[in-house]
Amino acid sequence: MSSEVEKAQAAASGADSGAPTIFDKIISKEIPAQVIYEDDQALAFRDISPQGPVHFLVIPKVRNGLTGLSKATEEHKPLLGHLLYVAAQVAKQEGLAKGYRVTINDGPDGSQSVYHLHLHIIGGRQMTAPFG
Ligand code: DGP
Repeated sequence: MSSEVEKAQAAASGADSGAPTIFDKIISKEIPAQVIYEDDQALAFRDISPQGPVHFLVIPKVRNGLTGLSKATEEHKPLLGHLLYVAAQVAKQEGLAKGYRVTINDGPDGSQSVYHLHLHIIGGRQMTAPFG
């Protein structure tokens, strides 16, 4: 099993504990991050392990049960739309005029390692299809 898969499997076991995630600590400024956008609902910051020349994450500031996309309920719909809109605006701000990829990893099979909903936006290089 690759270390990435092991990490994802281990992270899933504490997913619903309600304990603060690393992203909660970024929101509260307890740990530093390169924040590139912030509003009352969302935060965008550079990924610590970039998979392209540009790689940032968009997260909700209040998790409200949204540990991952699969936990989304009717009440989360406006927030989900807002996060996608923020992703597009920040991608523009980052100069990704030729396109980019938006990814949400969900659960152990999706290789999710942080249980606080987040969108990956990766750009500045040619993506391959279907993924890579
Ligand atoms: P995922 O596998 O979809 O759960 O991705 C989690 C991402 O979070 C991963 O690409 C690395 C990033 N990440 C984890 N810890 C930190 C951190 O402390 N700071 C920042 N900036 N990114 C982090």
